[in-house]
Amino acid sequence: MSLTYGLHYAADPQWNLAMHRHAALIVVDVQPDFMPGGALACHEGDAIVPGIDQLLRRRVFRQTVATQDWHPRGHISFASMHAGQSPFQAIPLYGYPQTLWPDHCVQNTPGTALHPAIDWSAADLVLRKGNHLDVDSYSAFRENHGPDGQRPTTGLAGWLREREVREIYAVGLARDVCVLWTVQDALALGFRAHVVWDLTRPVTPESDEATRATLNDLGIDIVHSADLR
Ligand code: VGL
Ligand code: ZN
Repeated sequence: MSLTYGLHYAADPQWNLAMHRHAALIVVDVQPDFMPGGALACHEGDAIVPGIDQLLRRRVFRQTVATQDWHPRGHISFASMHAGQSPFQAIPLYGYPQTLWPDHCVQNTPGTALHPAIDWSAADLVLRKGNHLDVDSYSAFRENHGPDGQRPTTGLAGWLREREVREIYAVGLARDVCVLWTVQDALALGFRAHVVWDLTRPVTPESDEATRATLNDLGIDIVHSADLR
């Protein structure tokens, strides 16, 4: 009886939805500016685009959130705003290190679009972040530290909880920055968190070892897209 029952559900596409009823996919910052040749290129950033498109089309997750890095011109994270500083250097800002970046994801420019080669129909929510001039925002859940020393919420945790989401799977860019900050915050906010490793890429691959170590230490699962069904 139980075998028949199991087989029945394994063959039923609805079973996938039931299994993932309490899980959400967060697609982080898959935007042209983070692709090779873009303003802030991630290493092999384009390699994840087809896989994310397929994952979204397969409708594995009942809830899907896409984040969009979305900076005003003259954003504080841009090295161009800090005399004598170069991109990828860090400066102290509000008591915390702030890496300075090339100008990227400037609102309403083509580089800030949700990647045009992905069918975004499955996205329930598009969350823009980094749109306050004086604060950077890596995580989907909270901005970076602001002038008052606080990290303001984006409201995403509440949005997910009201939809009965208990665990999140993160894909996108960059593995060592916005993806990492997103899953760390998810964990701190009480969600179980997973990184779909093959559907992420870093700004620089030299960071991968440290990223893996951080995820392992925190108990954040590293999974692969082939295992998602
Ligand atoms: C990101 C640096 C600056 C990211 C965004 O999406 O990881 N990194 N802005
Ligand atoms: Zn940014």
